[in-house]
This record gives sequence, C-alpha cells and structure tokens, in this order.
Amino acid sequence: MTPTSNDPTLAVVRLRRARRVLLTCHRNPDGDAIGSELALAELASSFGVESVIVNRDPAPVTLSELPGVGTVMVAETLPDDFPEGYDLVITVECPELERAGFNGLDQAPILNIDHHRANPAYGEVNYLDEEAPAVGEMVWAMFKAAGVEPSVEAATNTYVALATDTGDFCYSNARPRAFRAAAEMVERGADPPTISEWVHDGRTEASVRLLGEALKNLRFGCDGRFASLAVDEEAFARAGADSTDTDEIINIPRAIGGVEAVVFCKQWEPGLVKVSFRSRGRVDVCSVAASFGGGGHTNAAGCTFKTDLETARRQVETSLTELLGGQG
Ligand SMILES: [Mn+2]
Repeated sequence: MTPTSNDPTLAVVRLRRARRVLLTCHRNPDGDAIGSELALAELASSFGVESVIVNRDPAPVTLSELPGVGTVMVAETLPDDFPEGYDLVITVECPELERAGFNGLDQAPILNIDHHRANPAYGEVNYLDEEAPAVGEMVWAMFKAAGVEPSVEAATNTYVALATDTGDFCYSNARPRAFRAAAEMVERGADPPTISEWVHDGRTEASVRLLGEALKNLRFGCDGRFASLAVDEEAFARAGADSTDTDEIINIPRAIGGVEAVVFCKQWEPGLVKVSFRSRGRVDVCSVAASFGGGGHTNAAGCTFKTDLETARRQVETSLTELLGGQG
C-alpha cells in the first residue's frame, strides 16, 4: 500500500528527505505543469534539496516569461546521470507515468502529484486531489504545510498555473478554493494583469495563422451544441506552426452562443492525432476522452488516436453526439 493523500504534508515530508530531485510533467506542458514545476523547484531549494526540471516537450511561447523558465530543460531522454544522481522523481500531473514521455523514470522513487481523475497512485508517495483546481494550488498548499514563505516568483508561477487551469477563473473548477488561493498568491506578489498579458497577448504569429487554418473546417453537431476543429500536418506547415502553437485555439468556438463542447483534433505527425476537449458546466468531456484511453477533468480533457485525422475526428464527434443527446 503506497501512501496516498490529498493532504500536502506527506509530499512535503518526502521532498524534504530527498537530496536531488528530477522534476518532470506531462508531454506538451501547459501553464499548470510548468508553473507547478518551477514553484516545486523553489520549495525544494528552500529545503536545501537540489532539483532539475526535465520535460519531453517545450513549453508554449505564452509561458516564456515565467520566472525561472530558463532552467527548464527539454530532452528526448533522461539525463545521463539518471538514476544514479537522483533520489527522487516528482511527476507533475501525469495521470499515468507514461504521460511524461520518458522511459525508465521508475528507476528512482516517485512522488506523484496530480489533480486528474483516476490517477492510479503509481508513486512511492502520491499527493492526489481531484478536487484541486490546479496542481499549482496543491503546490501552494505544500508551501503552507511546510511553513515556507513563497517568494514573488513562486506566487507568480502558481498563479499562472491556477489562472490557466481555471480558464481565468471561468471554468467549473473556479470554486471558492481557487479564489482563496489566488487571493493569497496576489497578496504574495503575483500580478494578474501582467500574467494575463503573458498568457493571452504573447501569442505567436504562427498560432494565429493556425487558428485560421482550424476555422476553415469548423463544423458543428447536435444542432450547434458542439463545435469541432481540426488541423493536419499540411495546415501546421502552411501556418509555420508546431505543437506549441495550438493553445487557446479551442477557446474560440467555445465562445459561440449555444456551444457546450468543443473538440480540437491535431495531427502534426503521421498516424498520430492529439485530441483536446473543452466544455461548459456539467458536460463531462472527460468521460468521452476516457472512453478513448485519455483523461482529464470534466470541462477540459484529451486523448490520443493512432489513426488518420478524419477517422479520429468522426469517432469523437459521434461520442459527443451521444453524450449531448443523452443530456437532452
Ligand atoms: Mn492541471
């Protein structure tokens, strides 16, 4: 029986015991993943614990202003001194260990920190809280449990995590707990207008061109209750875009009146389709993602298909039709 708790104390105790930690997160990291990693690195350092952040994929350019983001390494394989040089791995929101995209992570003890549904607690210690609005909020709770005063940088990074995962405090996970943590982060120096500018106004030209490509084939289902978008390799090439340019595109059709769910299918390498879902209120897109082997949260989820773009798109559209049809 591995220790599993939604209380930050176990995680704090385990981190304190470490000497050198490898921090990593899921592939195609978002604001919650990167912000949480950076804040965890600061917490580790306050304990005198060394840490190295290694991710499989680069962060989107909208996160390039985050304090300390320059220390995040991107690599296809684990560092040469792994596992010998480390006595702990921390996985940040990886509902399965494979999500990190590295082989051999389990050669060191794992502290598993996540707020996704159905994380199987694969770590030596598991700090899991499905009710948490963001992992950044869970990391913030670790600072408090440890009695460590977070710096402006930690407040900023955890605020980025929280603001991006709650859709600027508009998704259904924007409950009092999210606002309480946000208030504390702002008290500690996080600056919402600056952060909003980083996250929303730091887009690349390529990402806007990719939006144009995606909108060309916008279609609807269930009498306009869901919208569907797709971009294939050629669209990525025409836009000059890569996997880091796909952020935010899914939120555009979500703003259309009457649309309750959006699916965005992306194919940037042959035979592999990444699918993202967003929804409103009680429309549970996680259940759709999970039926295809993915996961996430009620209003934001994802899955992967090993097939061609149109096949994947048809399958998820059929599932969304069933989901929304069932909810009448
Ligand atoms: Mn998250």
